[in-house]
Amino acid sequence: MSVIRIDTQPLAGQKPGTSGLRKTVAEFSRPHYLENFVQSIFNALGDCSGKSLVVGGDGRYYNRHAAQVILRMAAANGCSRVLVGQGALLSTPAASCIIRKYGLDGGIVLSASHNPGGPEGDFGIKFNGANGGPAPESVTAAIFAATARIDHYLTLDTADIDLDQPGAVTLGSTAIEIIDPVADYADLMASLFDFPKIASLLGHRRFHMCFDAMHAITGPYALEILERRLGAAAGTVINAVPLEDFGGGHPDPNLAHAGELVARMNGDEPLAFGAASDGDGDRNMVLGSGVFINPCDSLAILAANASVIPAYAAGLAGIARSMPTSRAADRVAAELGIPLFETPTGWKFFGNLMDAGRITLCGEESFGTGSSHIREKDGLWAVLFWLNLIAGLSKPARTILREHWHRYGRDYFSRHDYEAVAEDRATALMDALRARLPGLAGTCLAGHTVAAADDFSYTDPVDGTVSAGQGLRILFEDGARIVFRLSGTGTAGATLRVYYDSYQRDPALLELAPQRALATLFAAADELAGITRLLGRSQPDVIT
Ligand code: VG1
Ligand code: CO
Repeated sequence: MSVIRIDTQPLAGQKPGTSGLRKTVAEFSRPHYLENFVQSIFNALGDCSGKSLVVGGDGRYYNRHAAQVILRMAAANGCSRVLVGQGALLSTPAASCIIRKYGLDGGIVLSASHNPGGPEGDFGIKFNGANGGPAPESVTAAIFAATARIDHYLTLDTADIDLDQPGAVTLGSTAIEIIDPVADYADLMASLFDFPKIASLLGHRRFHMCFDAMHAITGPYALEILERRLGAAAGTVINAVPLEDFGGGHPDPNLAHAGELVARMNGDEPLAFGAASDGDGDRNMVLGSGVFINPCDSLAILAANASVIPAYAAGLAGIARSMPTSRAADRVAAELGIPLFETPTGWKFFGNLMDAGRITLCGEESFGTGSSHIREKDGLWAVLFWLNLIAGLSKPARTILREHWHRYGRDYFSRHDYEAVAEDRATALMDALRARLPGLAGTCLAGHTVAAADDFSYTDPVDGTVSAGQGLRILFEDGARIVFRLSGTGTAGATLRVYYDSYQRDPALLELAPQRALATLFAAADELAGITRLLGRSQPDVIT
């Protein structure tokens, strides 16, 4: 078995986005495309000899092939040890857990997260560092720079190894360990939450719940944790088998895509609690009976009640949320007397704050919630947190939600996505709006007067890195807010995301439908940015 050197040349379009490099399978299948990017990761890391990595992914089409390619290249580049999930499977949070638990130098996670899979779908690669978290912008920039310089990559002239048998094999001089993808993560969850208490809740004859794994990676994790370790009834986890095309579905846990779960929640025998996760297991949607719990509210509620959970009983250091996420968590942080950090969209911005001990909990409106137990957002963790709260407070999820609104007021929130828009049109809309920001204060739009408007820029309080151009914010005098930004995870055209939130304290107005409560802001956004006029779209494609 020998190392071989393959000549190549830079390929366009290898700039990582919000969460790694995400492209269509067709793009990844182009000659050298995958190899160029993987070698660029190794080149950006510098000397790889003696380094240890974890490799695994969400099981989508191309996952197995990519894992084999990466293992050969890791060996050829001198890595000494590579842990790989059996079947090349690993959820994103499990990969983060394993990097931290075994003190590895990093990991390569194969996933396009909530994007559809299959030969016609998307694929992706993320690199995580030694803290278990997504590479910060300095590292993704170095990887991108390496893709522009590459002239060869290294691999081995060997056949694929059997990734379905747990155990150890040697590839060149690299030790490959094929590990149970679930066990370490399940053990970590058991160390954070009161499993006996959750088990007694799940064993209660009147508590029925459903977890929809959407044929993505969390199936095996949810089966082990919810059904095997916590004793939930068989069948609690639905769509539990990871499929290469997610059963033709869209592994995005929201009301639009988790249709089977929503139907069960509202069926003849309504359930007390429902949850779903995304392609790679880092997102969560939680539902109480008759209520959808917005992720912004979920973060605030977890923070407000964290003392119920064993791992967080000693208190929280601080909370962080992405800028477009509603300010519900800010109200809890203020009451707890702890700092609140507002970061750009994307989990990579939370890592420094957690490493420095400045925050314990963090979240994003895009169904992402997490804590410093790992360095990724964590879908099942959020579900277990909710179950532990329901058990610990002896209250149903919907009561916890309503009591929270009555205590803190409600931050109505909605995100409107305009997908697959022509890139030039989306850019023109954003450019025109950006140019108008300095003169907007004092303008009245659909009854809301603009107090301030800016293009969000973040200075990392730990290392001083500045990330500019992170979304256009319009703040109104009445406390409402609209944010415009372009997605960094799509693979077809551009996606415009428009985020709306407004604050309500009046107890009589806490239970409106969000689309109704925010309706005048939708009109304000259209008047301001000309969404209908410039994009030719009168309705968003997805509303969450
Ligand atoms: C989206 C979300 C963002 C999230 C990112 C990755 O990014 O808005 O909050 O961190 O996806 O999530 P964008 O740039 O498309 O808005 V995951 O679960 O897809 O890795
Ligand atoms: Co994800």
